[in-house]
Formats: sequence, C-alpha cells, structure tokens
Amino acid sequence: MTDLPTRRSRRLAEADRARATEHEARAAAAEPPTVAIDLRAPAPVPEIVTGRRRDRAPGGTTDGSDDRTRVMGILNVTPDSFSDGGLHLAVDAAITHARDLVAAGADLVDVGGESTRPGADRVPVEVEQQRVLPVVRQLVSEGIAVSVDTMNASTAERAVEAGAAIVNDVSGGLADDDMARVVRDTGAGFVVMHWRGHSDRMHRNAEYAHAVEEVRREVELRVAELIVLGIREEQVVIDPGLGFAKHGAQNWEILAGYERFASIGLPVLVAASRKRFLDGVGSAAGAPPRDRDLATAAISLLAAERGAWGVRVHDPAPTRAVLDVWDAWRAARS
Ligand code: PMM
Repeated sequence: MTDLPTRRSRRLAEADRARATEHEARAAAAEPPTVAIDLRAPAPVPEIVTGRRRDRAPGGTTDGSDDRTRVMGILNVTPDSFSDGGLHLAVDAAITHARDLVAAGADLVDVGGESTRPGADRVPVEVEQQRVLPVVRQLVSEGIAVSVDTMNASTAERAVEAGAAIVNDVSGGLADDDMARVVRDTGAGFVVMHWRGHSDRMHRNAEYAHAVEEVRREVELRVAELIVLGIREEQVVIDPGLGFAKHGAQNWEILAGYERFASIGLPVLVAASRKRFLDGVGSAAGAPPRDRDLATAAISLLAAERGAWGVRVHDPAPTRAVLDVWDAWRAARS
C-alpha cells in the first residue's frame, strides 16, 4: 500500500474543486447587487452661496440680514480672453488685479485659466492649473472669496482644496464626467451655466425655436441630472450663459425672460459683462469691450432688482455704484 494518490483519486479531487468553483461562481452571480451608502455627513456649502452677504452699503441693514446681489469680479489669467486677455497672466499681476477688484466692490473673485471666447482652443489642464492655483492660494490666504472658472474636474478639485468656495463651470459639468463627483464630495458651490458645446462650435449650436424656453428647459434638465448624481440643490447657482451658443438678439430675449429662469427656484447668476451683444448699446458701435461697462452696470441693476443671486463683471466699480443705489432705494422702502 502506498499513501500516494492514485490517478483516479486525483481526477476525483480535481472534479470536486471544479464543481466547488462553479458553485461559488453561481452563488456570486445570484447575489443581489451591493449598494454603497455614504454615511459621511455632507460637506457644508459655503455661505457665499447659500447665505447672506456682508453688509457694506450705506442704507443697508446692519444686522447682516440682507441678501443683496453678489458682485463676482472676473480675473482671467489667460493670454486670450476677449476683453482682458494677457493683462493678468503673471501671478503677481493677477493677484494685484484681484485686490483691485475687491477694492472696487467685488464680493468674490472668479479666477479662470482657460478662455472660453468663441473659437478659443482648449488649454492643457496642467497649464490651466499653473495659471490659477497659485492665484487661488494667495487670494484665499488674504481672506478673499474665490470661485474657480473651469471645465476640468481636477482643476476644480485642487482649487477647492486650496480654498475656493465655488466651481464656476461654463459647461455645467458636461465637459468632464468627473466634475459632478468633485462638486458632490467637496460641497462647493456650483455655477451651472447653459452650454451646448465647446467654444469652437458654439455659434453653430445657436439654433432655437424659442430661446428662453429651450434654454430654461435645458438648464432645468441639467440641474435634475446633477441632483441625481448627488449634488445638493443648495450648492447650485444657475446661469443662462449669455453669449454661449446665443446670437445677439437671443441674449436680449434671455435677459427679458429673466423671470422664467428665476422661476426654476434656484439662485441666478447674470454674466453679461462686456459681451458682444452689448456693442453699440450705451456706447459707440465698434468701441472696445471695456467701453461696455456702463451698459453692464445697467444690466447688473436690472438683474439685482429682479433678485439675482449675483452678477459677474470685469469692472466692479460701476456695478457696485448702481447696486448701492438699489440698496439705498430698497432700504428706504422697508
Ligand atoms: N462667460 C465667460 C467666462 N466664464 N462663467 C459664467 N458662469 N458665465 C459666463 O457667461 C461666463 C463665464 C466668458 O469670458 P469672460 O471671462 O471674458 O467674461
């Protein structure tokens, strides 16, 4: 007799093992799918998004209980933005300009490293981050509220880690599949702009039977998708995307239809500053974009009067002046 297994007993053992593996595979396949439940408390949403703005104007309330329209100052750290491209490309110049924006009345500074003007090419994400992250870090260290204007999830994530309160994404999360996760996990504010494609093709996409209703429906749908992906309503600010896949007159229709956007029930950002549809309105036709700041301020006032959450402007001074007038007017009424 020997202890060595016979060929037959080896075959039987192999057959047993094969049956066991098959059984395990069948059991695994039959198991119900597991659902991951995130038990972490949701990250708090910054107050600049949800809360009331610090009182600054004469005639406003002193208990901090007003909720006036926020002024978002534009800081394009780019060589090619349509109105200020190349002016603030160096980190020092960008930081100096951000301080000027705040001194002129901006409540927060919107830092972007990729131009989205019609026809603009995409910028490598590393270049975008080299432009914006040092600026975001410095501004945050000075106590300045910052939003980051980006379509890239990794830039958004790093900027929020550096202290940015808001992600301002002109694509509303459509350009990068990972954006919704970043916004959901960080609790950052999220500006969801109406978008129909990248700058190289946005003019071809400006086809509407009824611009206001179609833009409204598309914004509402996008927000619903984001909510399904786990973003909370209180994180969201909507923006109809003036100048993005919209021809001149369509932008005026959108502004005139402001209440349709407000009726979605979310805060609204109006970003008309210096855009081409303002050419010749309140300034000479063909004048440089910076000559459109008075027209921009007029739109800021009309938007604030309708309760806009914020206005996004290149030069906060005229906008701050008209908003202070509106605050004094309101204060006298109540
Ligand atoms: N427009 C530009 C860039 N970012 N962000 C939002 N939310 N809305 C806009 O309309 C918008 C934006 C266009 O370029 P600019 O920075 O020179 O204004």
